[in-house]
Amino acid sequence: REVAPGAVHVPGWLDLDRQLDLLAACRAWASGPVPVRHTVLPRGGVMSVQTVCVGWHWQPYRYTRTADDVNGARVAEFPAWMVTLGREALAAAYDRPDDGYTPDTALINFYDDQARMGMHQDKDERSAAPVVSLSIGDACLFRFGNTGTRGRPYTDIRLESGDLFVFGGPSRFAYHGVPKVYPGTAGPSLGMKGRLNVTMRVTGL
Ligand code: MD5
Ligand code: FE
Repeated sequence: REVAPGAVHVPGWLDLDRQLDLLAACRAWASGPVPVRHTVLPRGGVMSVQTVCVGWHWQPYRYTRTADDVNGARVAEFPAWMVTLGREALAAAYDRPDDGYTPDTALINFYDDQARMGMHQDKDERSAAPVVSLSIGDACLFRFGNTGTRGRPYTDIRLESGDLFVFGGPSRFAYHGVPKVYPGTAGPSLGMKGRLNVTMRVTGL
C-alpha cells in the first residue's frame, strides 16, 4: 500500500453506497453556482479534464473565493461531512489518528475517455498538509514520479473506483499525472461514464 514515504494507496476504501453518495454530491456541485468547466491555463492551454471546486475556487495558480473566470459567483461551501470524510481517509491510510486534519477545498476532476493529466506538482496550496484523493467510475493509469524532477523513474498504478490515495510527508510535492483512462471499466451499478476524482486539500489561506 505504501508506494513511497507518505504516499499510501488503499484499494476499494469507499464502498458502493459511499461512492454513489459522493458521486451525487459532485454532480450537484457540477451544476451549481460555479459550474464545472475546462480550466484555461495562463499560457492559453485548455485542460482536458473538467473541474469543479468546492470551498475555494482554483485557477492556476491560485485559490479565490469567487470564480471570476466563470461568472463571478461564490463557490459552494466546503461541507462538514467532507472534513469528516477526509479525516477518516487520512486515519485509514496512515493507520493513526487524523491529527485534526481540516481540508478546506476540494478539486473535483471529471475525465472522459480522452482526458489526461500531464505530469505536474500540486503546489498552489500554502500548506504541506496531505492531499486525500478518491476515485470513482472508470479505472485509470496513475503515474507517481519524483519531487526533484518531472521525469523518470515513475511508479505506474491502476486506480479503480472506490480507491483512496493519500499524498503526504515527503510525497506531498511529488510530480504525478494520469496518462490514461480505461473506458467502460466502471461497474454498471454506478450509472456513470468516465472517471471522477476528488482531491481534498488544505489551502493554508
Ligand atoms: C486525479 N488529480 O486523479 C489526480 C489525483 C489534481 C490531480 O492530480 O491535481 O487534480 S490527485 C494526485 C496527487 C495530489 C497531490 C500530490 C500527489 C498526487 N503526489 O504527490 O503524487 O485527478
Ligand atoms: Fe495533481
